Amino acid sequence: MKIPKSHPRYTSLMLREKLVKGWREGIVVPEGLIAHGRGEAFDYVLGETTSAPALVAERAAAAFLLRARRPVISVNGNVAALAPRQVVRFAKTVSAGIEVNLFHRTETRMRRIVRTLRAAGATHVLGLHPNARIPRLESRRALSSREGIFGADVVVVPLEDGDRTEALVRMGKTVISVDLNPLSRTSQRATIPVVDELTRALPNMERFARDLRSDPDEIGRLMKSYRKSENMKALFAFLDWRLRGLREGPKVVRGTPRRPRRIRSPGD
Ligand code: PTJ
Repeated sequence: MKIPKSHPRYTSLMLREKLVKGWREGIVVPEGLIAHGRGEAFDYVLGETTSAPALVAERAAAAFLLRARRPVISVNGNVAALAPRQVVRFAKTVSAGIEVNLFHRTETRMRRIVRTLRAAGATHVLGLHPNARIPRLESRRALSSREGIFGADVVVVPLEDGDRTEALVRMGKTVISVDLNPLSRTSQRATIPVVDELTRALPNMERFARDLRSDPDEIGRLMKSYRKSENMKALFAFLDWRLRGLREGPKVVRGTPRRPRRIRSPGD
């Protein structure tokens, strides 16, 4: 379907189109369309922009990735359909590996997703030949590569389910999630939960990584100062502010809280 650029919901509709195309091509599972709908609902409430607390988490995530010894980005069907180029660019910027890991794993889908990532510029994509299992995880998501997710110290898990996030954290890894649902087990369990839309979060983290690359002191400072509990508190305060705005009607504002307006005195 051709969507005019002037459509007020152009970006959101384009993401849907990408997912539907991915589903037609056998990259996205039908469950992925449902998962996207859940994400959209949260994004709507959050104002469809990156919140200040999400930016803080994204900058911290970039710092942890730049300092990692073996960083890896995990890719599933939705991620491959929505942002293959952004994944590849981000992985190159932080020198991370890319591994395809699917909840609804079939070998055909695995091959298609690897092909999509290669077409987007990836030179080496792991996942087709798993040689390890993530402990205490029953699903096929446990299948992993020693040279990839299994052996990684920092793993980025966009649009993930809670079980694997928990299992990866149990293995002692730093887990960076990207999930619009701040209540999900993934967001609750990840070391650095990024509560933002995937196609905004990836370029943001890439930009932060580019800026930080030449500043080791700032990387160290960010790694020391990031506090998940504080960041999530700020995120929930932002959500509360959004909901209050919605409840109070015409004062509804999109994006970040406005500074209170200065009251002009008569002589001003
Ligand atoms: O490709 P597969 O087989 O690995 O399956 C992928 C899905 C997404 C179906 C699978 O991982 C799944 O079922 O995920 P969940 O448990 O539904 O979790 C997905 C989470 O991602 C939900 O909390 C959504 O709110 C969130 N989400 C969906 N779309 C986006 C998103 N978060 C950020 N950006 C999005 N575009």
